[in-house]
Amino acid sequence: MYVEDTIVAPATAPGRGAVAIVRLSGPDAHRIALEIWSPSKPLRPARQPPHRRLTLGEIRDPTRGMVIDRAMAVFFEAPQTLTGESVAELHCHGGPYLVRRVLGLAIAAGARYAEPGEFTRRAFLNGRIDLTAAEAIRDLVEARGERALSLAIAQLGGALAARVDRMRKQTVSILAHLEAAIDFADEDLDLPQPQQIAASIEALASDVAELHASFERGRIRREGIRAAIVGRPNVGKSSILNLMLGAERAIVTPIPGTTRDVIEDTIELDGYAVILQDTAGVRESGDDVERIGIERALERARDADLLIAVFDAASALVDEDFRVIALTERRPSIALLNKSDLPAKINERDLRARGLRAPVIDFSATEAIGVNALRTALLAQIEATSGGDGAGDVAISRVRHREALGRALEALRRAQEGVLSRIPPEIVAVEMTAVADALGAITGAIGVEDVLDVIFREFCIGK
Ligand SMILES: Nc1nc2c(ncn2[C@@H]2O[C@H](COP(=O)(O)OP(=O)(O)OP(=O)(O)O)[C@@H](O)[C@H]2O)c(=O)[nH]1
Ligand SMILES: [Mg+2]
Repeated sequence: MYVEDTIVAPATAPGRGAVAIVRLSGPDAHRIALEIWSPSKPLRPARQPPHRRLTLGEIRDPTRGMVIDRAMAVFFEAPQTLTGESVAELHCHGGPYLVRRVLGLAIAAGARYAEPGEFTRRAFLNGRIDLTAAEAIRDLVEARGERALSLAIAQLGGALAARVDRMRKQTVSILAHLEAAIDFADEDLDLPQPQQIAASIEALASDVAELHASFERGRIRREGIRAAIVGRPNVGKSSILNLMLGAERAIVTPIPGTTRDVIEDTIELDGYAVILQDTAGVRESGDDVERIGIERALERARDADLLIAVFDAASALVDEDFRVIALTERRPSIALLNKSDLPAKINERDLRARGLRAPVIDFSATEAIGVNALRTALLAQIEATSGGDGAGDVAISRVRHREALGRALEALRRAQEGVLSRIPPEIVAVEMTAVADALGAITGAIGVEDVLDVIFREFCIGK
């Protein structure tokens, strides 16, 4: 377990706002809150704060007796609280200095400043939420589109946990059959036959495999899709970024080599977050700064889920364009023939003759031609990459989930082979225990101490 002290942190984002919430959790949460906050009307009976009701009062610096804010307070009795401990919240005015003062008073009264994610960690350790719900809280806060929101809210509601728990129960039931085979081997009982056990393992394995395969879909819904805009200098990459964003985000000039660094921003497409990355034009450059920019462009092109390869329709293809075509061979791509408002020098056939296989769209960043076609093509690529819509269903979205399911699958395969080749049930039981452990690690049912740090470190203070 953890040290049962009382922690404090702002629960609202830093900066100015109408209200800021300072949250306390732990055995002394109520005492500390009542040392610095007192109600406008005296409490009845004997200093018992009203449970779960916002009450108006004042925050006072006890050493100087000075009132520093008029603020609401709310008290929650353990264990039906966010963290499972006593919780108090002070809803003060949202000024950064004021919040620092209130925190300082709480710390002087005995609270400790919370570590990142410590509130959620306590909620998990006290059994208020499972690990998938803790992760879902973070995903909700970070959601950049409707798909990410719906996935997070389903996960917070326990959809993933329920599915994993069901698989874990099946594992335990198979284990029970194996135990029976071990314990009653010499007796004349009607024990399940190896074929029956193998069939149950097979059914479970296909369930686990299906969830394992939902990773790409879940990841793309949660994180969005990274689309790198690549092409030789001056073909109009930055103009395309600006047009799609509806904002002058990147500098556009007629000088080749304008963009040096990667510039990215997000658009929402049918609920998916699409992270567009404008990059430096690809060419041989003698300029150090530009060369670093080009290296970054190639790096992004390698890491992206999708490439938007841009070509200049009004000028002949050159070596750098061939290099860009080569980039598209390695990942899902869409090609744009930009500047199609000008007299054409090249067309789709010329690109095909050079080996381009991606769909080609006639485009003009200055005349806004081809925007809808690009949106449709992007969406088609997203659906192809993510393996379809699957809205509302359960999907895993984290490498942690995928690795745990991968471990479960491997152990299931070994168990199945073991049963069919009649190895002793004790050995098969070891594999099935490994399956249960791997599944349990997803929700935090067992064996998770080591993964806790990794998960909660990602949280911010006060969550
Ligand atoms: N006629 C026409 N000009 C365009 C179009 N798109 C971009 N341009 C012009 O082409 C020039 C280069 O545009 P940028 O968007 O800076 O090109 P880039 O690919 O980002 O260039 P680098 O950052 O140097 O690699 C600018 O003068 C733009 O106004 C287009 O569709 N039609
Ligand atoms: Mg540019």
